[in-house]
Amino acid sequence: MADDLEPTADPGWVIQEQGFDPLRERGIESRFSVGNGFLGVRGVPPIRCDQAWASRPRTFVAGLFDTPNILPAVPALVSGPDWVGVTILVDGEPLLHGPLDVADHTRTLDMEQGALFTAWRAARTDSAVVRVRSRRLVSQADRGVGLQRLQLDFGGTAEIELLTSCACADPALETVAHWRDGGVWRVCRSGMSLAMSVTSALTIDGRALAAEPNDDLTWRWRWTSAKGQTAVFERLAAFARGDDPGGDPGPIALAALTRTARIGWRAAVDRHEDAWAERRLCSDVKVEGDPAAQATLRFAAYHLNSAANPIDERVSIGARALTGDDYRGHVFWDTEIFLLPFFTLTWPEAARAMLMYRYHALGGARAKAARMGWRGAFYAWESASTGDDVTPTEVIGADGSVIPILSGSEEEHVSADVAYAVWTYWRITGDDDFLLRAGAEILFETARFWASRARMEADGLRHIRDVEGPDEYHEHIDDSAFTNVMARWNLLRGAEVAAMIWKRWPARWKDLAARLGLADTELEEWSEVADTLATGFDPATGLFEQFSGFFKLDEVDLAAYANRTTPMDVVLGRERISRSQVIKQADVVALLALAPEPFDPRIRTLNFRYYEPRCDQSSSLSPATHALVAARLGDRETALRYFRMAAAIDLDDPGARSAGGVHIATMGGLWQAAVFGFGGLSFAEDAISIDPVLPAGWSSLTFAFQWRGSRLRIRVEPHTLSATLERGEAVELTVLGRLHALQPGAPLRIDLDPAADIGLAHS
Ligand code: IFM
Repeated sequence: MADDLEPTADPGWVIQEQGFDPLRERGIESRFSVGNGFLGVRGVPPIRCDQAWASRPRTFVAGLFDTPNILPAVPALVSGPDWVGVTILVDGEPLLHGPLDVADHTRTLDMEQGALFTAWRAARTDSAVVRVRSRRLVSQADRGVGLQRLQLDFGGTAEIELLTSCACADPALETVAHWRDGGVWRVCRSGMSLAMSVTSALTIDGRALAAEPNDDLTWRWRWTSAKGQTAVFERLAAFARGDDPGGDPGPIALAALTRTARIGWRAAVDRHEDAWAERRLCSDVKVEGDPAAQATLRFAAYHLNSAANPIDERVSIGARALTGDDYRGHVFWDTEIFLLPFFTLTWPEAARAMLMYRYHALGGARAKAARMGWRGAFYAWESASTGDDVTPTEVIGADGSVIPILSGSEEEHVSADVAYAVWTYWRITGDDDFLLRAGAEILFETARFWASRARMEADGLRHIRDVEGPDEYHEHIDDSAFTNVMARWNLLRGAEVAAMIWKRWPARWKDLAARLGLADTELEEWSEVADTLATGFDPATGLFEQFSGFFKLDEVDLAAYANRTTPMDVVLGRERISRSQVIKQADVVALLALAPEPFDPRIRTLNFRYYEPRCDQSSSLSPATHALVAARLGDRETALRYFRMAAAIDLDDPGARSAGGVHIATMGGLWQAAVFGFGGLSFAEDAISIDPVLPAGWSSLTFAFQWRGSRLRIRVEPHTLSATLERGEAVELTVLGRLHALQPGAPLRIDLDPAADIGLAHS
């Protein structure tokens, strides 16, 4: 690296944005956020200017929620003090009035180092400040800590004033105390608190300049610039969250600041980069032959790795991670279905923490089920810090009418989604400790929920009525295929895991069964309910009916609306869309992706071909799921088309929808499309299996994953697959149906050409 303010020179590791477009600024700030799962800082320019309206400075602290006293009265993430803004006055005038003062403005997200770099030159030749560069990051090694460096190069003489203020603007935060270099704030209604400690330094041509005495939380320097002079401003900030009313997180923030200041800026950056390098090693997906796909997958891994915190079980990842205000920081099924596969396979410690968050939320889930007259655990559709359901109940529709939101009470599939993530994590990691401490209880309580929810009817089948599947265009539906097949899976896994714990850990079983009141008859009931649950599958046609009555709804030719820019519910209206077969997002297709049952290839093809043309893809979750399923069906062209559609959601941001934060579930979906779809990785039959399908133009695809403590790296080329065991014990893997043993120090090179005599060469 050339110096501390230059991003990596490798174009494969950077995303860049040139210029300044006030209309697109908020989306850019979301994309260029830095985060570490505890702190999330939007990519706002460091120097405040008159165009401030365009910008949305935010430092989010995971789990720091407050419930505003306005409608909807649901918790929302609070924004901490703005610790990255700097005001610069030149001869008493703001350095920047707007975009016209700046030339060559470049923001660079360095995904190799996990940092944001900005650089610009003065547009006016008479400007005293000729060049500004900055770097910002939040540490992966010490999660409370943020670091900033800013360098100003001068071309002439002027009176310079540099001011920083870390005051808190969010009305949800009441000041408990503040002083020059720190403060403690209480969140008005939640009883939580936030502390920040900050220290700043300025050097002029390498010599320290003392700050002038000023108000609390503000720092001020004044000096006279000269041609060729360089000023370097450095800031360290440390944050801590207090979860208990009356608790004081101040000492924790101060301790983090002190240990960072002691080692110094460079060593703190090095520690962050070492931790970040470990994340890269475990999760980088390398694509040769398609630079756009490469950038997409690096961008996805960057944001995924920035979103998680393996040491905090009290939080999980919200729908926009810590990059924007949309969805208020709430956690949805997105986390378990779209994000957890990435974490389970590349960062199991983070996956475990997120599943523990759901374990701590069991109380809320049990209460919700009981309130609705059922047993077991019905998880919150939208969840914040307590496990209570915090889904808003109404929203204003495109036509100005007030629309009730029913997902809080009807999207019951979330319970099975959580169970699915629990079981998948356990099976892939082999983390029995987690299963016994927490995972089994989630599986049992969710299975119990489904058993109470499904009712036997006159046709001899059990039905689940009045729900909503992932496709939110259709409410109050009966027997959603996604919901019921996932419920059946949940019931069967519940019974199976109970039998396994009874056999392998009898003492633990005794304890669990007594505490949860689980009798043998209840376990038998789970299997019986699973066997009699209606799923909408018709063996004659091979199709799942998305829900009871779906096939009788009006057919709409979506091809006729191909050039629309608005979702189909806006085009057709809510009433008409509910009477149509237009669906908002993958529903049966999502089932094919999750494969809770081993659907045969004919069934998968039939259902994909039926449902894909009926989906308007207006949910950001949907395109990546279609890419995954199409790739597994061997339809490379369709898969790549959907992969690119998913990539564009944040990287191109056509409808400026990233302003409220990046679509983190799409990032997880893109990783899955690459690894499970094109890479063909799956874990059916309790073993690693790989059936790759490289799309046109990709000359190679390389990815890593962990399986029961071993780390494997797989490289797929058009005719060969290489597998290396980088860590852990020997494993077996099936490639295109043939079993291979992978030993430490003995990589495999496997011929993928089915016509060839497949030989096993140890290289
Ligand atoms: O969870 C999703 C839901 O499926 C569709 N609306 C947006 C939510 C958050 O991403």
